[in-house]
Amino acid sequence: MAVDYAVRDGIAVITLDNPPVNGLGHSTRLGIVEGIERARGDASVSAVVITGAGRAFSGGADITEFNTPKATQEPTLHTVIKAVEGSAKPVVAAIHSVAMGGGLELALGAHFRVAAPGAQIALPEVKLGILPGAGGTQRLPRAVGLETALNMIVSGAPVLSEKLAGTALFDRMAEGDLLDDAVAFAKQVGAQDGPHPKVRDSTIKHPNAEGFIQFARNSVATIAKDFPAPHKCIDAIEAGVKNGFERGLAFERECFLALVQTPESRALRHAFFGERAAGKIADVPSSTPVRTIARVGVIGAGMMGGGIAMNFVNAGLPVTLLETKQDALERGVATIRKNFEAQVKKGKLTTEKVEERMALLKPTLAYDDLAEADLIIEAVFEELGVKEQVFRKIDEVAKPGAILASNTSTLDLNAIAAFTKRPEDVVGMHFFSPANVMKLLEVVRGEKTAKDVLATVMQVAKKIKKTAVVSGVCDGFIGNRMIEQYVRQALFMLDEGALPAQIDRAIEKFGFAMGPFRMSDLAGNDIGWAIRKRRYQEQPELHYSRIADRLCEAGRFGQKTGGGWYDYKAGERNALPSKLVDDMIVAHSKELGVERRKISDDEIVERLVFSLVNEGAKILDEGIASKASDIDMVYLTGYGFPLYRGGPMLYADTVGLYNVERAMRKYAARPNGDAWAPARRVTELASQGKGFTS
Ligand code: 3H9
Repeated sequence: MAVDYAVRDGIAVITLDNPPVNGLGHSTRLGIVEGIERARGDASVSAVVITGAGRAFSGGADITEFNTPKATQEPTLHTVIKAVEGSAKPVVAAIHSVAMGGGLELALGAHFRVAAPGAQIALPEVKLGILPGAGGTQRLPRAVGLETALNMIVSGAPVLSEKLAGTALFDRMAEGDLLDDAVAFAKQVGAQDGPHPKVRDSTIKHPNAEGFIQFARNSVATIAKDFPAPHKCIDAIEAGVKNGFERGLAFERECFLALVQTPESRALRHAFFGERAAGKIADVPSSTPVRTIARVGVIGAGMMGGGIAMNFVNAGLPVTLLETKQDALERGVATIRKNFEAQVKKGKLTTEKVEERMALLKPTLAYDDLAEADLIIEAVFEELGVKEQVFRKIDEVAKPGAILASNTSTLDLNAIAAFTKRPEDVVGMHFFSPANVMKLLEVVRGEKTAKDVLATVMQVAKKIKKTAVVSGVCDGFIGNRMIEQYVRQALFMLDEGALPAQIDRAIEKFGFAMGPFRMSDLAGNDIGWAIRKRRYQEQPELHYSRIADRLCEAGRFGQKTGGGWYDYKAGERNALPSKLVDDMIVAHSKELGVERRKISDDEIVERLVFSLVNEGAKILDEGIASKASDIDMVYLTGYGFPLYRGGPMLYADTVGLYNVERAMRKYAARPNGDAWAPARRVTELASQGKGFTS
């Protein structure tokens, strides 16, 4: 049963009981209406309390029902709220833990509300690309005032219940046990004559509502960027202010139904569930015991190691930071301090907090100091020989049961694990630069990685606020393996007729944070060069454009050398198209005997994005990633793929795999077409009319 009904002391108590967060799915909605009916027919009941079992009052509408018949099956949330609001016996919402979205809207339909302190109150629909669709944009401004409500609705951010005490949202803050308090309160109001107060009947008071709404509209334009929902939130609030409750409600409904169908909302919901799904590993149940991580060791105090260490001290975990030379160690520690101090300047951190965090850092030159660490992460030079030395040393000093992690981005984790006598304790933790900022963490599961090691690392990732995605072992893991194909296409297009600025512009217009050439100039063109040199040895059959090698041979490694694909003025990061490089590209085409042609922006986007899709599909075929949403989470959180498109795999589904496969076959038939043979999964799903994520 999704709802429990009991009578306590003459008060009907309706308890939402739909774990995990009492989502208002169809059976829960039905249960509430039945409860209200039952209370109406019971002469011994004078009032009703609605509360939630477990960890929430309610997390809102059941998102999994969206765009399915269940979402609109009666009783809808509107009908439920109507029944609650229309009840002759007063209804008291007893709110604790979480009252979000439809859950808060349900409470706003009650006649009275009692809240426990510490409850998170929010209308977070905007984060799912929609707006509150069951009266939230109309009732919340009436309960907490226009400004507070608009801020809450447009940001979706939770506010603690005690911060809203004193507004008409809460009739009282509970003292002691919430349910006891709410029942006692319900007895009082049940003894009073009706009609009982309805939020809808109050007016929205504001000295200059129109001016404030205009101000909000101007400010939201920059934040909303590619998303329609924040604008619609303001429109719906404005409709209520100007035209009254009923018309405002009708307009809100209209906007909700339109927004829930948009690709932007689909993308955000995909990301919401994708983030949670990434934490679930099929053969590692949530009951898997985890190891205690009380101290962390980081090897390498360079940019990567320093950033990794910052994550842990930010989370309150002491870190032993190891370097081989005193000056490198001092430089690393100084950089960490500088990064923290930059946050103080931005007002994001206090000086005391900086000192607290720095005090958690124990710099050392001695491997023996790692003996206390429960988790040791290596962030040294990306070369197997160097990793071998480091892992052999860690194996000597680490205590039994310590987790030994490598931050490698491309190397064979199984080979690294084999350098130790405990390969089951070895795992990959691939952070992305800057490691203290980027959300993504690829957790690389070696052939022998123990399940509890994996479970522990996933839990640690949560603690340091990363989106952790599990990858099997292959060259480049999920993210870099895919980006290599994307960069290959970008380079082929230079040979065929495009220039770096055109390619970057086209893909940035599509929504990427940065095009491949600006990205490469930022990261350093020498990194890709080193990988290609390795490829030329290991996979000589792989076909690459050589133009990037020419660039590197000319010493143009990117921003750090003052020039790469673009020119840079000293001390500036603005990418200026380079005549020298553009001429070099044109000359290279001539050398190849290629007649340069105009390449359209559509072709650029298609080739870049579909190359990601095809490699992603191969990664699924090989079991390197276990689900398409994992790939999307990698691209959304680590590679600047536009959030409103939901990641490459969801985007491919939006285009339709039939169309994607046709495009792949078209490119396969052209020069440089060797990468385009569609992956097995693309062909299979396309022939079945299915998608990666459906
Ligand atoms: C809405 O209300 C529309 C209305 O205005 C109009 C309707 C007409 N539905 O995050 P967690 C699942 S839109 C279905 O790890 P936490 C979640 O997938 C809704 N499932 O826990 C996960 O499942 P699993 C507006 C939901 O304690 C599990 O619960 N509401 C929903 O860190 C635990 O989630 C929102 O946008 C849902 N509504 O945080 C609230 N919510 O275990 C979205 C959660 O299988 N939810 N699940 O992976 C949240 O922000 C957080 O989940 C919450 C709990 C703060 C509630």
